[in-house]
Amino acid sequence: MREKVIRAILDSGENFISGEQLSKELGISRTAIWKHINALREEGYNIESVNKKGYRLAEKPDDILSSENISYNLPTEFIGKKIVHFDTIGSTNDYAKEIGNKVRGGTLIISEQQTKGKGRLGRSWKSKSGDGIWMSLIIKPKIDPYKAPFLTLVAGASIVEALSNLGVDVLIKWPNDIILNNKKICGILTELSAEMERVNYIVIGIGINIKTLDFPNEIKEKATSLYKEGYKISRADIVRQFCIEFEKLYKGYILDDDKENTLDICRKHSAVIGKQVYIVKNNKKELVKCIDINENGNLIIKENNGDIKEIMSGEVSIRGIKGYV
Ligand code: BT5
Repeated sequence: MREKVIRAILDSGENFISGEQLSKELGISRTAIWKHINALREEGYNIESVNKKGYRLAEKPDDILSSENISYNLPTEFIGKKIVHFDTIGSTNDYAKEIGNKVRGGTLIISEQQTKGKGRLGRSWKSKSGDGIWMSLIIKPKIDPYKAPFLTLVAGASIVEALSNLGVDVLIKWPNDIILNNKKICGILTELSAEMERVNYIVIGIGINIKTLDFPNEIKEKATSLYKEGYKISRADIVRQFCIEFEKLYKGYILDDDKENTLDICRKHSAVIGKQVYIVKNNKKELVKCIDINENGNLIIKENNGDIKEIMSGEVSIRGIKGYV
């Protein structure tokens, strides 16, 4: 019902909609309407109420990552159609795994803040309140588990496309970092729940730094945000664009086994192909040249002795010769 109330207010745009009209249209009492309005205000909607006129949104709520705001008129079939929005939570990935078996594929968990944001291999992810987009997408494809890691590339390519639609050109540092001006603006953490031959669900966790201006010392050198680089873009627009672009590439991959569209984007926007980088595995560092990303989404590298090798995403980190990229 709350969704219907905000929908009606959004539909009336700059015009006021009276409590009476809302109560008639939705078939609930004016007191009930009033209670929903208060709850929506607590969620962050700036709803004006003027005597004898009714309600309207005082300002465009483009920075609230709530369900109504993102799913409203979202032209997707299922990605982002259901949003669970928190003010604060430990980790959206952990929460997604708690509810993964119970919800529809396409459900998106978003939190304004994470107190235990996770990176890969037990690392942590800084997720200050309101500073970024901290979200986890739950999907339930009918695929063999070995096909799941490619979805990290699908997510990365979707972020590249989403940001490009909004005027920001970023690169992908294979397999899971998104780079703006040589610094990390976004990280992806894909987690899988599966049996031997069947995926139960996959959680794709995405952290995008949007408003942070001062990063903690330990990541100052390698992290950046859209605002820090001069791009003031609404978080809701980014999430919406991501949902649209992800659904296209995801359906291509799952339904038609189309990897080319994703690979094309990953290759064209690669921060590593053609470069010398260090491959870091179990604290060992090896200088190699990155040649390509192959059809499985694995990185093809050339070792110093000329050997060509294929590297799987789960097993390594990559460092540039001079630092992060
Ligand atoms: C990642 O791991 O890059 C995956 C990050 C995924 C975060 C999202 S947020 C929503 C969802 N819920 C979660 O709990 N997680 C996901 P990795 O490649 O391991 O990189 C982690 C490293 O990046 C850390 O060790 C830091 O050095 C650095 N780092 C931490 N916070 C950062 C930030 N906000 N921006 C840039 N770099 C950061």
